[in-house]
Amino acid sequence: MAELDERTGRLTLKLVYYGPAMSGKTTNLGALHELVAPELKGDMMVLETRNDRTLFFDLFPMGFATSGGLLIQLKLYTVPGQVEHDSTRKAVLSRADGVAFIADSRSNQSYTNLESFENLAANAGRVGLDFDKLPLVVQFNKRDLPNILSEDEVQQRWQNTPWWPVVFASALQHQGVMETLDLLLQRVYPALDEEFSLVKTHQLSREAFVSGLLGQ
Ligand SMILES: Nc1nc2c(ncn2[C@@H]2O[C@H](COP(=O)(O)OP(=O)(O)O)[C@@H](O)[C@H]2O)c(=O)[nH]1
Ligand SMILES: [Mg+2]
Repeated sequence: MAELDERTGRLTLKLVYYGPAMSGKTTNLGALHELVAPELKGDMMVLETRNDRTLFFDLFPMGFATSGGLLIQLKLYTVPGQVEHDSTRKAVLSRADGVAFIADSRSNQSYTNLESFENLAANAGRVGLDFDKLPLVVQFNKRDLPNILSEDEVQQRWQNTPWWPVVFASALQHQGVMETLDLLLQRVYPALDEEFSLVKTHQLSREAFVSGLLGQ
């Protein structure tokens, strides 16, 4: 849950990149670190990785100052995907304002994607997030590889109810990465506006919120 520190005028929010091991969560954050240009961009921390696998989490902090004087701080996290790291996933997911679910498009990864998605829904409940209301974007990554599900197959399997936007991406080639974050920020904004009265009190529209964070 986002928090507003009235004294410093700092609004901090948290987005989590969730998904199975090796689906490209860390690669997404790395690409974003190169692509986005908000005023306040921190170093990306890749913590305790071994053999390409995140054992703890990665963190990329960024933010911008609004014309109304509010400081928006966004923290992007990844979770470790391997089944055995469930307690870390719960800790990282706790108090998230939104989730980007990164799936691997290869057809032999369908079960792994589903298993991880079910784990996300279960863990959301365990950490007190209402999964039906959680802002969520699903990304099908690795579109550059052979033996992937077609876009139609993905749409048929994933665009049922409730509805989530699906983005096709190749994080390695920096494609679809900005679009995923953009869509997620669009979906996160209404709850923030409702809770912190961003438009009325802070003159911060959805467009300014998204473009400030993407640095556009
Ligand atoms: N071909 C291809 N490989 C990718 C893509 N995204 C990530 N990878 C590779 O998949 C492996 C796992 O990526 P990583 O970001 O560490 O996965 P994570 O476990 O979800 O954080 C690495 O070898 C990446 O280079 C992509 O879009 N296309
Ligand atoms: Mg990783």
